[in-house]
Order: sequence, then C-alpha cells, then structure tokens
Amino acid sequence: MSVPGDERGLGIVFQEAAAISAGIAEPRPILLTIAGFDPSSGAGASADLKVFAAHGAYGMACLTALTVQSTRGVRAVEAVAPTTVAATLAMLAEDVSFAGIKLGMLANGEICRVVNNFLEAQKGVPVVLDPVLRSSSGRELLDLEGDRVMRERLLGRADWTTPNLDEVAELTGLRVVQSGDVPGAAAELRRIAHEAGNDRLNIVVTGGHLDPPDDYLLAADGSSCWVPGRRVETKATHGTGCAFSSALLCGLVAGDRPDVAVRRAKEYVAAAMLAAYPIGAGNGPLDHLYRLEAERSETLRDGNS
Ligand code: PXL
Repeated sequence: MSVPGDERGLGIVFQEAAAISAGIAEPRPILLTIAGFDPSSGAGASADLKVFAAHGAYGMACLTALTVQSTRGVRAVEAVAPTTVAATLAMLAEDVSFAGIKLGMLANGEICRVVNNFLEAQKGVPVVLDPVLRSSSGRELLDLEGDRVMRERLLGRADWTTPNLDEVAELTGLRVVQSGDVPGAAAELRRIAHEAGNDRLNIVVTGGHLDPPDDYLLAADGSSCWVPGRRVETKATHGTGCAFSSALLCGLVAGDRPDVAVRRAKEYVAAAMLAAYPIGAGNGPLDHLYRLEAERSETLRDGNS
C-alpha cells in the first residue's frame, strides 16, 4: 500500500506541513457530530468525521451509542450513559466554538433531552437534525420516548432536518411511499416544528428510494422545490443519509444558499457512491474521501511528468 505523498519523498511532505503550520493555511471551521458509532464506519460519527474532513472542516464527535454492526447489518446497540454525553458536550464546548452541529443517532429520550439542553447554550449555531430512527436492516436506533422528545424539542431547535421517506412518515404519522405523498408530509412536519416553536426550520425529504431519486426542499420561507437526483447502481448505499446531512452542514457553514447547499450535498453523495470500492459482503460504505483519491492521482500524474 502506498501512502499519499510517498512517491514525492518525505522531505517535500514535511516542507508542506511546515508551510501549513507557519500559518499559510486558512483556519478551519470546527463541526460537531452528535451520533452513534458504526464500527464499519459507513454510517454514524466516524463517517461524519470523514465527510467533514472531505469538506475541509475539523470534525469533533460526541458518541451517543455503540452499535455492533458490519456492512451486513446491525446486531446490537448499547447507548452511552446520558451523563457521559452531557459531560463530553460540556467539556468540548468549554474548549472550542462550533461553526455547526449535526445530530444523528441519539438512541433514547434521555440523550435527546441532554442534547436539547446543550443546544440551548449554542444559540445561533446552525443545527442539522438527521432524524435517525431505524437502521436499514430494521433495528431501532431511537426509542419511543426519544421519538417524542425529537418531535417536541429537537424539531423546535433545529435549523434543518433531513428525513428520508420512512422517517418523515414515522414523524408525521402519514403514509409516504411515492413522490406525490412528499409535499404534504413535509408540510405536516413543518406544522409540528411550528407547534414546537420553530418557524425557521428548513426540511429536505431525501428521496433516495424514489424513482427518480429526487429530494424535496421545503425552505423556512415557505418556498419549495424538487432537487433532481441520478440513480447510481451500486451496493455502496450504507450511510447515505449520514453523509448527506453532514455534507449539507458543511455547505451551510461555508455560506451556500439553502437550495445550493442541498444540491451540492446531493452531488457529493452521488459522487461518493460512484467512487465507492467494494468493502464487506453487505451494503458497503461510500468513498467519503473520493476527492483525496482525485488529488492523489493528480500528484502521481505530476510526479511522473
Ligand atoms: O444510517 C443510519 C445510522 C446512523 N448512525 C448509526 C447507524 C446507522 C445505521 O445503521 O448505525 C450509528
């Protein structure tokens, strides 16, 4: 295996690192993911950290649960103690300021409440809520109480939420199976957020299971549009929702307009699916770092010329 940079010799790599540390590089936004751990790193916090890195941000993570899983599915879930989640969040926040926060798997009601309390002290920091309820293999990733706290509290605080069809159906109690069902479900989710005191929520219903796989954006100002997607034939579909919501946060923090941020996040996920290489026997991960591959090939090409 060769490491990027090897072919140019370590001297050059160290020179580059020294130039960066001398202050030539721009400061990076610090993003926080509050999410579960998937040891196969296709989904969850470790996947989010790759997405943040791929977008030039520095990622931090507060774990809410350990899952026992591979690309073949989730076998078990063990939630982190809510006091540990609270202590982790407090310690990080004493040390740094976050440019944005992404919420993924929150496991249970108590952790949802801890996260909600933490967010109360994070006024003005953009929050993207990926309402992770269940794994694609059907395992519950948020308990019933968590479901309630998410609807009554977290939807009241988030700036964005990115449910897929099943998630928007579960959150609203509506049937959502085809594209015609989506605008009504998004409007109902908006009403639920209003009831929780939030009139700033932007909603993207991700349509990876629709044909064509278009997303529906209902923006905070009430405007709406479909964002077209392209079907990618691949087994690398594990963690697409996590990657989308993290990439969306990166775009928003970089100052993208809402519709542009959605389009770019969707393009990033499609490209990472296209670039994926086979990992495991089940649904494999995306190549979150595909841009690094492109850079590496360029370096190889330059080195050879
Ligand atoms: O893809 C949703 C998801 C999010 N976070 C964790 C997961 C999963 C799905 O399995 O394990 C930790």
